[in-house]
Amino acid sequence: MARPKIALIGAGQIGGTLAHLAALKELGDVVMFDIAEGVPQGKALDIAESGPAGKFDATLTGTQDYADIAGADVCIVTAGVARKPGMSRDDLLGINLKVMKSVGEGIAQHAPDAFVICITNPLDAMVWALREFSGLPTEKVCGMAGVLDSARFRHFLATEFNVSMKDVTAFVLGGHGDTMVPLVRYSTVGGIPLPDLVKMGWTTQDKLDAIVQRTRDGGAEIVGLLKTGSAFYAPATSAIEMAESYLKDQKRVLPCAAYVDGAYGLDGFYVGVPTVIGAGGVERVVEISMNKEEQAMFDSSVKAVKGLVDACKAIDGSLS
Ligand code: A3D
Repeated sequence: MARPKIALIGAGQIGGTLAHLAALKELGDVVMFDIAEGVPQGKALDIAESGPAGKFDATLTGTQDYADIAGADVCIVTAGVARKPGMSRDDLLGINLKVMKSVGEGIAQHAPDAFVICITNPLDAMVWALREFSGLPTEKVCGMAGVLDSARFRHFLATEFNVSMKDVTAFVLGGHGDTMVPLVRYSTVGGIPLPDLVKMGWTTQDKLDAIVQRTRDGGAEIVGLLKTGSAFYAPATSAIEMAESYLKDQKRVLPCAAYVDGAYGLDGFYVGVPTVIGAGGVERVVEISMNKEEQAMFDSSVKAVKGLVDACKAIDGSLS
């Protein structure tokens, strides 16, 4: 049986890391597309040459021609520009919207059966626009943000509790931005919800609040340190987890920016929610119950995303 084909649209910091991880995990053959001539070719060759020492079999190629992504099973989109210090994710909207148009059209023409994972920021608006421009089924287009935001939350919690990250589960909902909603009630250490751990005296409410805020600011913390770009190792690893769940029909329960129609009182809208990802793409949106405070935070996050979608519509009249 032929290996799956993974197309990476954008061969920058995240694109290069995605290619390396996909190869190391032998998820399939990798095609890297980027408008920067030589960059995808150079990265593909460099990673391919690591194959003997890295002990993997995968073909890696780079291209400036969308025809080379033909028949891709998965497309992961990072094309566009990333944040620099002082910029918000929303500052990227105008530039990256144009990029989503060309990417969406390229995927529609050459890889219409692919499962598409968007990473380009501002995430929730860009995944919506990419779906509109590509015309692909909504369950086959989603955005990576929740896995990353939850991973950051889990990392900070595991460090605070001095336990394995494997035993910490966490939920982060809503848009990928300052309004994201880390759901403390649904986050656990060894199955024990965080509020119970505060009652048990394992941590304090103040420390927990600080962790929640650090999670919200997780992207900006890395931008502030790197100064020349944004995070790429953790974002790439998160998207690979989603791609693997699709390719291997693992049916993992993962938070992602999914098209929500009916659940959460939304009618046809992309926002971060828990989902099941399997061979059918986003096979299910899991609707959890929220208390008043959580619902208010979720609503304000949805409102922020709606504002960005409206801004996209104002810029490009073809989006309705
Ligand atoms: P970067 O290293 O700049 O790579 C972007 C690549 O896109 C560059 O190689 C460009 O040449 C290429 N590119 C630009 N325009 C096009 C085009 N029209 N077609 C094809 N390729 C093009 O950025 P990065 O890899 O660090 O980040 C990529 C995106 O991911 C940015 O928008 C970031 O803001 C975003 N990001 C999202 C998250 C989430 O959690 C959602 C996290 C981190 C970064």
